Amino acid sequence: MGRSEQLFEEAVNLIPGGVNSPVRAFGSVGLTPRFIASAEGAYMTDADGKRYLDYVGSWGPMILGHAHPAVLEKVEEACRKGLSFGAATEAEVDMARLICGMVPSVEMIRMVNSGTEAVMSAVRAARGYTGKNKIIKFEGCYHGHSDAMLVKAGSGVMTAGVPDSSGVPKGCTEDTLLAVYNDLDSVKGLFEAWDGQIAALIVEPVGANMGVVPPAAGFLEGLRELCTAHGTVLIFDEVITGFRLARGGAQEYYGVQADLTTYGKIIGGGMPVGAYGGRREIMEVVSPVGNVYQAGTLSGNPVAMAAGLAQLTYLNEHPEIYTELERKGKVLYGGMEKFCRENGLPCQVNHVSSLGCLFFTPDPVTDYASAKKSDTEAFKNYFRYMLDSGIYIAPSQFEAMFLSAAHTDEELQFTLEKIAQRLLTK
Ligand code: KE4
Repeated sequence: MGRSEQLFEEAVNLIPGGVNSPVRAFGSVGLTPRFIASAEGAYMTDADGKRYLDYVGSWGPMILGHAHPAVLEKVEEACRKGLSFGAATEAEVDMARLICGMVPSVEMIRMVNSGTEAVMSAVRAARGYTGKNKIIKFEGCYHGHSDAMLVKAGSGVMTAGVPDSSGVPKGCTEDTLLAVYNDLDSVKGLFEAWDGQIAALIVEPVGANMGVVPPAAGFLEGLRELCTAHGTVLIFDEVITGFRLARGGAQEYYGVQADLTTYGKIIGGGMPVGAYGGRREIMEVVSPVGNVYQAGTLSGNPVAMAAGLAQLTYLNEHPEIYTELERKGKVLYGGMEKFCRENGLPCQVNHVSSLGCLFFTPDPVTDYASAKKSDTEAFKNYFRYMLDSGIYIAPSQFEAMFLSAAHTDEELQFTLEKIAQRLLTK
């Protein structure tokens, strides 16, 4: 029995499912999860010493690659000054100034400890600012596990969302309305049905939690127009896309400005950090200035700020990383797309810059319903083949592949060869 198997056997008796976040349990691929011991650059090494070319990157934070020297150096330096003070620090001002400088729509920002907390807080601020209660989200978009976000569509447009998790009272989701990604008419229908009552619309500007689903042309612009017309706060959940698609995230990449934006992952450089920010008049409803309460013991933690500042500063000072990520995405995902097309394979490859996904379905994937048609059994076999080949991708059809600055063209070619071998195997 390998070390991962041993650890997993003990872990399942101590931690629900043996993991501290469900997707890590490898449930949908039916394997024992790899327990990772270390990581550097584009590689991770598991408890048995096996090395993997990593396309998860901790689900997005590791855009520079694992254990980047520029980040480690600043974290080590910060540790020596103490780990947490529960008081204001210069690093938090530096972080706020840097993010506001990189994202024009963000005039003020508040640090929290996860993407979930960022979304929960941004929704509360939008409700406090507008005095309205309803929020619109999209089927297939994931915004963390706060109660109001754990929701699935009710039976009709007049039906509010129903809980999509045990333990969530229906009262927590009755103000959450579900729309269809890339379908502006479904959004217009909700605005007509609930006109004047919608505090916020929250969207992943690139869907990355149903696999990767890019916004159709005009979709984000249409959401902007609808929210402006109805006095609804447009929230871009950029926990994944923030500082990944461009310095200014999806807002820069697509040229559409949000009223509030939520962040996580990359802004922590691998440490637990989330944030929400946006228009000044909205953010000033947040305590202690306004009366929307939100707080956190470790918010703006100095070591986490050191990691996030180091990573964001490096990205800000090396904008060529973004053109490289765009190029590498075309090499890997474009190569996958070309291979599938030339061989008439029943697969779709969706990608935006460094985010990509191979769907096992013959039809285009443009929303949650079409993503769900994928053959998850075929994905499971593909995942196992890749893992055996030393390539670590997300253990679920409905997640993204993440490229980093550390991935080389040789590694992309190796990956393409392995994918081709797998897809041609009957
Ligand atoms: P966290 O609370 O996990 O930091 O962020 C929640 C969140 C919010 N918004 C978006 C767009 C997200 O993708 C996430 C979290 N992403 C998942 C990966 N699909 C995290 C992985 C996990 O749950 O372990």
